[in-house]
Amino acid sequence: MNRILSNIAPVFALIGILSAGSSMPAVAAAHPSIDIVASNWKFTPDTIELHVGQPTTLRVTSSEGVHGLKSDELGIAQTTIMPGQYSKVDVTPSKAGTYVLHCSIVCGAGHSNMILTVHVLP
Ligand SMILES: [Cu+2]
Repeated sequence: MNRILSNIAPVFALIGILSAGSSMPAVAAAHPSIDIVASNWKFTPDTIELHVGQPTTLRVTSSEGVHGLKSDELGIAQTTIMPGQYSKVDVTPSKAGTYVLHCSIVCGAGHSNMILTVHVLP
């Protein structure tokens, strides 16, 4: 019995090291993130709030169809939103205002109504 315990002890030590390591991303995620789900033909939520100078991660995914996000004013490069996949978009707004982002990929009949409104607060 003792021999079995001494054989598995290093395994527990290793698990301890691995789980300590896996808690590190929580530190890196110190800035806020917002989940956005695209579908035919809307973003949910369809309105978000950001703050000037505050880095925020947008985690965008699709539950239906391929869509896109892009904003020159907010510094968001063309991002394709694929069903079942999360894309991370880091954004740090520099100017307060209301920004209207249209879906950046032609996605069907309701494409022109597919809008994400971003309120950037001072
Ligand atoms: Cu779309």
